[in-house]
Amino acid sequence: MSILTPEIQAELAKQAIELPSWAFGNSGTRFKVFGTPGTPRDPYEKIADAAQVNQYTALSPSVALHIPWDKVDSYDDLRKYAEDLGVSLGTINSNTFQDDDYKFGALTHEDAGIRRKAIDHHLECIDIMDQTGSRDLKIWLAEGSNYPGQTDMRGRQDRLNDSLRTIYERIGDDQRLVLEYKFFEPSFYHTDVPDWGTSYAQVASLGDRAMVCLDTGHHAPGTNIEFIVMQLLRLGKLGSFDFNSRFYADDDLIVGAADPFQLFRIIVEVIRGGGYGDPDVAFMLDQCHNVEDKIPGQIRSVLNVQEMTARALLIDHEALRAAQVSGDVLAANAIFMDAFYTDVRPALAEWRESRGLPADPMAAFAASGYLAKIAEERVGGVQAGWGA
Ligand code: LRH
Ligand code: MN
Ligand code: MN
Repeated sequence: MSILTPEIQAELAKQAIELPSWAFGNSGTRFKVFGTPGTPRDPYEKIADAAQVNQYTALSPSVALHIPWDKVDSYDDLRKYAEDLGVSLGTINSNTFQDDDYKFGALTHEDAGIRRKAIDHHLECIDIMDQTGSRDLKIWLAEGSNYPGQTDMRGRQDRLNDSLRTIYERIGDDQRLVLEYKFFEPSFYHTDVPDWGTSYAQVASLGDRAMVCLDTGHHAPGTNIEFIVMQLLRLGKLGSFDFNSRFYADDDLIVGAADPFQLFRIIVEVIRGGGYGDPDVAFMLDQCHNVEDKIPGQIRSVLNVQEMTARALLIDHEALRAAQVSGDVLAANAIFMDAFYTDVRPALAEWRESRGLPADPMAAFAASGYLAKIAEERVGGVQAGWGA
């Protein structure tokens, strides 16, 4: 009998992790972008690569787009292309961080004309969502300041609220606005949406269809991210995750690579808070693959999330609760750690095979020859967007 009970298997079968289109483009640090042979040259090829991940794992049925990086002539056509490959178009990410006009802010800018331009960009993103069938508009703002006294932080917060309200008014009944926070970078003194509290305060003032996006790489070292997950679920405002892992700053490395235990603890709180399998809490990756192959990098990522989810589902909650209530600190911790230390890989491999999937998706993809094929077919792939 598998350690993955039928109940656990039913939960695992619900898992859906959205892939970012930009994970398939070339990326790097500000020092060097190393190109990979076969890198997609347009959004269609990014979607074709993303569909490979889903084909081998059945874990990633949708792909997020970033505008203008993924601008195309016909979103209807792109949508059909994706659907033919078995995936849908997901979250639309706005971009107000690569335009000279936004040097001193976009939605917070002192100049009403520049604020209007930034708002209009978001309205264009919503028009795109109407064509792609996307539910979520994800907003991350690169706004802030570098020096004390440089700007009036309070005024910026007020203008941000006005701008977000104008965007929110255009959001459809079945759509949502998710506001992502990040504690620093590119601004180093203050950031206009630095933390979950600010994001929460902003979206709570807008309405029910405005939520918070938690990017796991956007916190100071040592932050208890699972506490934030718990609190946002408690408040009914956790809209989505951008999963990745970090050693130092916003590293955008493979989720679960730096700290699998943290990923486990986060997923435990998602399950505890009723957010697992709830379409209102979207799981997404926000990663780049600078030195490793991109498609296997994404396969590894979704498998890491699946593995930690399986471990989290193994927790004996009855025993854990009893230990907590009786104040048995060490027993409670041991029950938690037992689940974390359980190697679920053989059981997951068996389960995959029982569903007609490869037991080892990494090996199956490597054997497919897809990377060699795209290396030959595609010449002159594009950068992910950073520095592009
Ligand atoms: C900002 C961020 C945000 C962007 C993405 C490319 O650091 O996490 O989600 O859209 O990176
Ligand atoms: Mn992000
Ligand atoms: Mn980031």
